[in-house]
Amino acid sequence: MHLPLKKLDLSQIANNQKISTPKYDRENTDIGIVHLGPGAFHRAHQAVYTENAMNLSGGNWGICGVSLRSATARDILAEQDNLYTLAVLDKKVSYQVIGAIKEILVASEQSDDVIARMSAASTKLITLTITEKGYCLASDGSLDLNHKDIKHDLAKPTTPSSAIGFIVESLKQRKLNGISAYNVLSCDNVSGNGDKLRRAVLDYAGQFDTSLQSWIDKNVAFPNAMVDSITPKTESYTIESVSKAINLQDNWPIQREEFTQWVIENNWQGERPDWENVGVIFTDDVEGFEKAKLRLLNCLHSTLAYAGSLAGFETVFDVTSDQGFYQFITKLASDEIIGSFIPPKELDVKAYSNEIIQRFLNPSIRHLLAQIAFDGSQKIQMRILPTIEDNLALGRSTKLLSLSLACWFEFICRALKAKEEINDPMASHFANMPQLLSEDVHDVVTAFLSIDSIFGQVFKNNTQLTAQLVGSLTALRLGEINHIVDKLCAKNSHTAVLLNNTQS
Ligand code: CS2
Repeated sequence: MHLPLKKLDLSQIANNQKISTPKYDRENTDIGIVHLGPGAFHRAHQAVYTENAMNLSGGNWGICGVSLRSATARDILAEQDNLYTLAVLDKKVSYQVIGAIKEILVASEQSDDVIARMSAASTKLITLTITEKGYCLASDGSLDLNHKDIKHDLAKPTTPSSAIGFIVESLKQRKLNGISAYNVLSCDNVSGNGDKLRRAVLDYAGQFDTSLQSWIDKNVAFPNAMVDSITPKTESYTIESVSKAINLQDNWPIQREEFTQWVIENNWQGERPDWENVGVIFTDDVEGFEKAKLRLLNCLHSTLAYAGSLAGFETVFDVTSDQGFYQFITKLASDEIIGSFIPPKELDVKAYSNEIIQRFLNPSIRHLLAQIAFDGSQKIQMRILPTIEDNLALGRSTKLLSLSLACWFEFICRALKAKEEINDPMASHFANMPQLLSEDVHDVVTAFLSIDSIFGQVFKNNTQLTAQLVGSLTALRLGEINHIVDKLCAKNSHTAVLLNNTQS
């Protein structure tokens, strides 16, 4: 049994060449950041950048993680002084003990403590990874006032349940107590994440206090940001392999690829960690980086998650290693995604796309397709639908994008028919749609496109797109997805002809 990471005198491992440890005076570092949603990605990305910034330049940038519901991370990390190991598993392997997280609270149990921490003058920054569904948005990007959490919070604003409720209540306290506002930085895969969060926060505050709404509007920056690093969730094998590698018992390590990127809109003032000097890019053109990442990496990820699951694959590495699927996502990227948006002037988007696919072929990372498949109703709105919409407007092909979307349709339909759990905030909505069980493919496509909270008007009246989706779903139901992607890129194959005929 390994020495427990908990109660560890870090100097005991400071000489261990395999592991790097905090260089700053952790014991005397105060909390300056509250992070809502301290899941795998936060611990592997923002917390690491902040750790490295403190190693380089110090500062009271300790993090209080606030889990909105689950107590798992708090209870496990509390046992090891909130220390954990980042395992970078790539061509090079490295281990780094991260000390940036000083405290974890569970909002559903400790809402007063959360408000107090967020209202404290020492807290300068709120960051978030609450996933797409956490923003409680309607399909037009506004705050969904009928969302159950928003309705709860408007009724009980001092004991909120949503991230937005906590932000507004803590800002109200700061304003009342004459404490300056903090800035809010979204770190989610949401297009225009800062703008959308700002609009939701102002919409919410405006429901009951227009003076507070104006104060927030004037004093709080919500920069847009793009975040990237492939970070599978922690599984039992992660705990075993990392603990063995570092010869310490770490019960909540995190694994990640070598590649990491953080691009933040350079439109805000106020204190922040020395992120610029540890690789964070501050720019005026976040949108170009964000579209490149969401439309390429995340769209290809979701395509593989659904198409690969239908084909019986388990991980990103496995499905990308299949020539047919490799060709499918390569063509999808080159023929239909690249060219649908304006990339940052400094980005070689073709090389960027090729690099993404090579990242998927990292044999050291076991990234489950099932993990990526979560919350598809929310993710496709950021990753697939905007590209289809732009391509339709530009008269560009949507054949492969339609196949990708049809794979999500079929993924949902098969789960419903098998009565399997669907990890999606709209699972109950799908379960109440008997049309999704129909053998008539046209009925199924029409039913999906009728869901107003997912599909805007442009998807409902487009006969070409409907025909493409019907053709793709027909092909999926006629033959296994493996067959389709193998033939899809072959010249004049029966399947390619079928798809081309129904989708030209
Ligand atoms: C993945 C992302 O689970 C998913 O939806 O596509 O978490 C992906 O790994 C990250 O965006 C990579 O930066």
